[in-house]
Amino acid sequence: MNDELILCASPTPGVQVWTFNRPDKLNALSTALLHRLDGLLRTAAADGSLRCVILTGAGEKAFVAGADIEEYSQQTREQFVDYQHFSRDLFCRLERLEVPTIAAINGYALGGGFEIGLCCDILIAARHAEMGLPEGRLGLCPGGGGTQRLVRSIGRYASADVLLAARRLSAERAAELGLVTQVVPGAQLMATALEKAAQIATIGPLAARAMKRLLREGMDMPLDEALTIEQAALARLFDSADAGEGVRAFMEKRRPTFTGH
Ligand code: CO8
Repeated sequence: MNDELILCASPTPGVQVWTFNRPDKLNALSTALLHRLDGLLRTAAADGSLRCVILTGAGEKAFVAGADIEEYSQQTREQFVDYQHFSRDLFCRLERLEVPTIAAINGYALGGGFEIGLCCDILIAARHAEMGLPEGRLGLCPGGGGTQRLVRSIGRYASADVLLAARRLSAERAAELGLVTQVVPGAQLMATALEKAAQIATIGPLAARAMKRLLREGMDMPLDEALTIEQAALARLFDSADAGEGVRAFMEKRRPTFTGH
């Protein structure tokens, strides 16, 4: 049953928690698990009431320890290439999911596991978590966006240390580099992620989606073009019912009720 490989729970309305659930294999990404992720992404993309997705790993040891090395060592070259295309597509869809995503990194986030974290919007880590891209130690390189998303996140030299020396980043170091925004004791990780999701839910849903897109798309554009898409997004939001409600609620000193229109 694929559904067991990533558990999906909704602890509060509009918030989903996806838990990678192969703790005996440190939640390594088997093909079956990736198919489950595919299904969850499709459902989430079509769910207009969703406000935030939290991704985490089962157990205390690992978020995700990477691709399932045992499974992939038995693949033909063709199967391996297919897997790479499939994971690229999945990770891009995770990154482009319209609603904000939080990676609650509860332990090792290595290889494909770190690449999943890099596709999320906000990274929160348990104090004992470690992040890295150790593919070089297998004689390989990352194939799920690791080199490219990391360099865009922490810059060339800190990325080179992670890639060329297989340095594992502690949660604290990842926070120093601006990758992780909060480091908490493991026992408080989910509560912290849920609190962050609740804060995200106070943002107008259309505004959250627009700002998420602007962050992602603007980063790869010349500043002038990026400023243009920002103003276009603001103009669209200005015309929305939610913007009317948000401003009215401020004037009336009450909490806004956003409808996503
Ligand atoms: N794939 C499959 N099984 C794994 C993985 C993995 N990535 N990581 C851990 N496991 C399994 C172990 O084999 C072990 O299983 P068993 O009990 O049946 O022997 C179980 O999980 C527990 O792991 P350990 O006993 O190794 O736990 P330790 O606490 O001693 O070590 C580590 C934890 C340091 C995280 C260690 O498990 C490790 O180094 N794991 C691999 C990390 C890694 O290299 N990840 C990157 C993978 S590469 C990638 O993501 C993209 C390229 C894929 C290409 C593959 C081509 C063949």
